[in-house]
Amino acid sequence: MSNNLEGQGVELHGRGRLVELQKQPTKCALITPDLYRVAKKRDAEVKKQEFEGLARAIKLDIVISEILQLKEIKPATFVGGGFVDSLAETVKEQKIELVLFNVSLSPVQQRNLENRLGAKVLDRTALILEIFGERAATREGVLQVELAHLNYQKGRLVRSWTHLERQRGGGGFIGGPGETQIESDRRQIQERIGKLEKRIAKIAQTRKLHRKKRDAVPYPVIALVGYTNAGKSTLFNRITGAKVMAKDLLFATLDTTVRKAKLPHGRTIMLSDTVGFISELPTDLIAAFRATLEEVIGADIILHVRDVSSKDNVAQAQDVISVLKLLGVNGEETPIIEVYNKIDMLAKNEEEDAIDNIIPVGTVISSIALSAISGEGIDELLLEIEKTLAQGAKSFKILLEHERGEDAAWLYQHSEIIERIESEQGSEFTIRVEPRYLFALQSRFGKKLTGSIL
Ligand SMILES: Nc1nc2c(ncn2[C@@H]2O[C@H](COP(=O)(O)OP(=O)(O)OP(=O)(O)O)[C@@H](O)[C@H]2O)c(=O)[nH]1
Ligand SMILES: [Mg+2]
Repeated sequence: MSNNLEGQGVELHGRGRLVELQKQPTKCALITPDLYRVAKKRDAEVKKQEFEGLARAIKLDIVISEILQLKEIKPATFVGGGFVDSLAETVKEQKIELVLFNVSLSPVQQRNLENRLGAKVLDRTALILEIFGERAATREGVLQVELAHLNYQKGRLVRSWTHLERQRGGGGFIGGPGETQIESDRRQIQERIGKLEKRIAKIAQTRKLHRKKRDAVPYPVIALVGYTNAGKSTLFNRITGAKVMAKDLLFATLDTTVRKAKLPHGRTIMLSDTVGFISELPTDLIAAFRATLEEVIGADIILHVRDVSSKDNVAQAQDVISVLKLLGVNGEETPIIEVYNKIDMLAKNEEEDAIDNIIPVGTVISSIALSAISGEGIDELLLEIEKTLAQGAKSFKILLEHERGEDAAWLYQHSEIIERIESEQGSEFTIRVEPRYLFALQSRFGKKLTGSIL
């Protein structure tokens, strides 16, 4: 981050950080608003605990953490005035430096709360960005996080210009710097964003080349995805014998690791471990991590790891599926195997019932219950992967009338054309289709397909 942005009202520290972490852990208060008129998807207590996990992930000193029942959202401060006043007192008494709200705050709300609480205020998005800022290890990761930070800041800068004007307007400057200053700040941020995007694009290009080389190796790619802390890295380590960090810590993994592994009957696969997802994952971050998630986007099979010992696992799984959707991945094109992890945490006598009651989320091909820690169920998972791969490509015949050029183009894009015979009726194609396109093929052509079992 260039230093000249600082001191101009853009509060960034170091590599685009929002909070300057001191040696002493920052004392913070965590507020999890819970709207009780809204149909609840998530348990408030679980939400609160997750938020504490996020705060712990950057070693904040949690002085208080509470759920606040809300009837409605106040436009000015999100939470009610009475609560703000009493919180301001606590902030003063306990010398709290940072107040974190487990929601998305508008720039105006954030500013009003800061003024009234006399402490720095951040929302959930900012906290997640903060964690990513601290964890990013690879050059690409660091740049991507800075980019997401700047995009977040840019939005705030535009909409909170009156605040910035007031900040700078004091000290005798006649009239204050006004909007021109904001425009110049914006321009600087925009320039930096442009530079970052270029550098990231370059790195992504290099990754693509590496990937191409690897694609030449005929190993199918199996990608682990799931909510943060679901146990992806633990499972990855167990299957591949690797030692990536697996820890009771949110966002322990940020960068993708790929390792070879062998299936029971000898077939080699490439298994990839990736960053975990979380509800309300900032969209900028999803966009920023697109490149890192390339393995997932191009995978042959996706293993969706769910922590079935968590009360919230259905809502978590739904979040994962929606992020996958944003990335353009769905169970219709790529087979998804659900992995019900941490079954060792379920009471023995209830285990079977509990597993039977788990509802698959999204389009899934199968589900396997296991414990990445004890190893129970891992062999079944490997066999399932083997089976899914072995279902392999299928062949079909299809006759397309001459005017169906678009359909023919689709076939060329999504299948291997083994033969094309022209006749008066049209073109008869013999095609081979990979499992990930079978569903799309069937929905597009249905009864026109002959010659194979679906
Ligand atoms: N009891 C139990 N704990 C597990 C199991 N699998 C993973 N864990 C624990 O869950 C925590 C998170 O595991 P990770 O493997 O780091 O989870 P992850 O999905 O990679 O998490 P992120 O990288 O943060 O997204 C660790 O404390 C693991 O020891 C399991 O089968 N049973
Ligand atoms: Mg991990």
